[in-house]
Amino acid sequence: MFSYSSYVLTAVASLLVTCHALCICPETSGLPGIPGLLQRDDLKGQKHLSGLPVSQNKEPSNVLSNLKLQLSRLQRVLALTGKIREVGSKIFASNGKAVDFASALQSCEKAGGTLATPANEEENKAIAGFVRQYKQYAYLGFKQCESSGQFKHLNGKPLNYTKWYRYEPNGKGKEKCVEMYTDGSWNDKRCNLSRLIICEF
Ligand code: MAN
Ligand code: CA
Repeated sequence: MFSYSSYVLTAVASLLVTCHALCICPETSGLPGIPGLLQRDDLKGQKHLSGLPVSQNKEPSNVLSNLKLQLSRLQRVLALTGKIREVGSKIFASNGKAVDFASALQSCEKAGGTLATPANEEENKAIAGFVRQYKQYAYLGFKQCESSGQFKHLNGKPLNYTKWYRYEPNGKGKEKCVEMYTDGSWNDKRCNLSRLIICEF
């Protein structure tokens, strides 16, 4: 038979167990899942995640540093597993699939990014890493301008950096897209082939 004190002890113990399982302390419990993926443009905007302007944000700084820590851990996991490559403020990613140029661009935009567009040697090398990883040439985010015949960024800006393979571009208006070879060099190519999707965010 239970004595009064053992009854109280049992009650307190079971309360503690229940509380341990149910009481979520915001200071120590870590973070709840982030609803939806954060994209670069979200971070550029005026609003903080709380919905308040950054200046009025009342969230304790430990929540913010915890968020940064969790994000950085995720980035390191994704980099380790070959899912992303980071160069400066850009993140490159591939799903390993190959499709035509329009579909590749559509996939990247649907994910909140655009097709990978190397702006310097370091970025070019990071993108070439995916081409070698998946053993598939990739479409880059460039297109031949109808009027001038020049290759441009998809937003119409001229290229400051190029890595054409010898004698390229040579399509004479028939090869309006750009593919990347395994060594990172570029070739102008028709747009309706199957090429690896590599996006930048
Ligand atoms: C093929 C195509 C062209 C490329 C030449 C290079 O014809 O891939 O785009 O310029 O090979 O020899
Ligand atoms: Ca060519």
